[in-house]
Amino acid sequence: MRILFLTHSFNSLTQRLFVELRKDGHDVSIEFDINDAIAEQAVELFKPELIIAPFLKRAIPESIWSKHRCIIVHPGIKGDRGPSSVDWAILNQEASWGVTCLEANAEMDAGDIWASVDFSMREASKSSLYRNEISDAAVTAVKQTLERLLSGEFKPQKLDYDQPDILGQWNCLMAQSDRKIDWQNDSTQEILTKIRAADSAPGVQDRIGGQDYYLYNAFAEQALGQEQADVGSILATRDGAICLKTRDAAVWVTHLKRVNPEDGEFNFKLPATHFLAKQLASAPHEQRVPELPLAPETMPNGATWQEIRYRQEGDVGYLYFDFYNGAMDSDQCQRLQQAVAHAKAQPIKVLVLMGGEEFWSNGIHLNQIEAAESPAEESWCNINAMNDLCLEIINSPNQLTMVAMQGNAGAGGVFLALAADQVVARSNIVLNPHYKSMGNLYGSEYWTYLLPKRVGDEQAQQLMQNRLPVSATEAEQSGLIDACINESREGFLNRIKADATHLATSVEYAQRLALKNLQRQQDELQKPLQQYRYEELNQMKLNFFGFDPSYHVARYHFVEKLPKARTPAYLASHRVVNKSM
Ligand code: COA
Ligand code: THG
Repeated sequence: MRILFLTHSFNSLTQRLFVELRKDGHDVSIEFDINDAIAEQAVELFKPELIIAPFLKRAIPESIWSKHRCIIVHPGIKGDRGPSSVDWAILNQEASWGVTCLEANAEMDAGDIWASVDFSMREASKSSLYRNEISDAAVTAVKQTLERLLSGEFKPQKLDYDQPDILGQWNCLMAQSDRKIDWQNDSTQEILTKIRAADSAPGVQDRIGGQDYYLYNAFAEQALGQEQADVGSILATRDGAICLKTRDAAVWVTHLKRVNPEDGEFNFKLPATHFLAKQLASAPHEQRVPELPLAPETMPNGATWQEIRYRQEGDVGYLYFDFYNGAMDSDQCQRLQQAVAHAKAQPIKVLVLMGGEEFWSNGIHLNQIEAAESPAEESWCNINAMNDLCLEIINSPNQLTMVAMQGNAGAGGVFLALAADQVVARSNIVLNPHYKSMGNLYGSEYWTYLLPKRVGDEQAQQLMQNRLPVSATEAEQSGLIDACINESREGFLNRIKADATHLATSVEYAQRLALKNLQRQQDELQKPLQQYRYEELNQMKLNFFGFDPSYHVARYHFVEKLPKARTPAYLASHRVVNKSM
């Protein structure tokens, strides 16, 4: 079927539906929702048999929905309507929730229902639910809708609140007043729920150190809550995060964004201490807030936030790194590299790099770079730190290395994974193995060595040029990764542990390790890793320090989330004049 996606952005859900529908043979083109006239033009050009809105904030105009069937993918149960569905579901602590495919008409979310799929809720942020349960349910609901449409026999259900299966209702836009934390009365659990319901956007507004911020990415802390301090005050810092006293314990908040930033202040998320460091440092000595680092191998006493964790079970070491949004700044890369080096020095046979629960990795930290005094210098520093990390993984002569991708990965994050000997992914994730959409960035992370080795020169070029997401299953088929596992989160973790243990104890272990080292030696003789790095970085120097500012402009647009002015041709196939070019 010719399907046009009309969407606010090419976010994770839109990407997931895109790869899934293309896999089923549909011809999918994408148009960003810029204004009605441009949407009308896209419809005119593509002549879709169906329009799907996977993530749309504005109304589809009557000029479109009256002539073409438009299916809204709504993140709510049957009958639920409005712009803050998932926020309300989290705040109201719904035990289960759903995704509904409904037809667009003049009344928002009130059209006929084609399919609805429910799922169990999990204690997680809105965007985590969005990338997992909601995306999975949306794929099922959209596929069901397509089947029902094609069958020609299915009658969609009218929105009739008298029907027993229509349990939702209209929910208005959630306001900051609905989200407000009451530090005196809210428990740690309630505070976590409020922050999760607003993460990744808009965040919960609160006042810290006399300034207004939005709060993101919160975790419970048990050990520090005992201290005598005012609720809401900062007890400690760790790796850029702040720990705030609650009435019954404490919470770590890793990221903040300024509310109504003044001139010269940044309007995007940064580690909390970016905003508060000066203030914290100026406190009198006896009132200094302590920095409490936690080494990856430390087993904490009770709940806390530990960004990098190393755990060992028998012959296998597991390294977890949960970086917010999968973005890795220079310091995080260096800390992770040290953790890899530490793990390699242990008596283990297999090292499994677990990444984060939410993302595997999205490469260099574009927000931190944007906020740096010299973004070009910081880009350089960050990519070198990424490269050092990749090198640490590639050069592991005493272990077999495995990557377990639990979440999406993009750009340098994908190539970081390829540094390992074996790459396994959960089958519902989406990979973006390319850099070009970030202002023609060339990329490094030894991709010119790692990628062609896995998929061949021609496909490596195609992946880089096409700039499209690929599903884990496609990635497995093309050899980009070794395997994907179609399991729940827990099922995936169990399989990884079983596979890693099996690998460490298998009779082939010694032979595989020897073979890997031999291959590495041969590769090194043919062309040293240092040479790949040098060539890649020469291109990156042009991106960072050269005359063409495309990368700096694209990064600015990305971190500031500026409205899109047009849909790039690699997504809007209907806008490509000569498709053979
Ligand atoms: N450096 C820095 N940041 C990076 C990065 C990098 N290398 N790579 C990715 N990121 C960030 C993105 O900027 C994005 O940041 P954000 O958390 O500030 O949005 C984040 O990683 C994840 O990106 P993406 O995967 O595209 O978003 P998502 O699909 O996970 O989230 C929503 C989707 C809908 C949950 C989220 O956009 C949201 O909460 N929106 C508000 C709700 C809304 O508008 N609803 C519409 C009503 S119909
Ligand atoms: N019919 C048509 N177009 C649609 C929908 C539809 N476009 C997408 C939409 N469904 C998705 N659902 C909603 C429901 C309500 C609102 C937005 C999207 C909403 N928006 C507020 C407004 O427009 O004033 C602003 C909310 C905000 O700022 O996020 O109420 O069924 N034709």
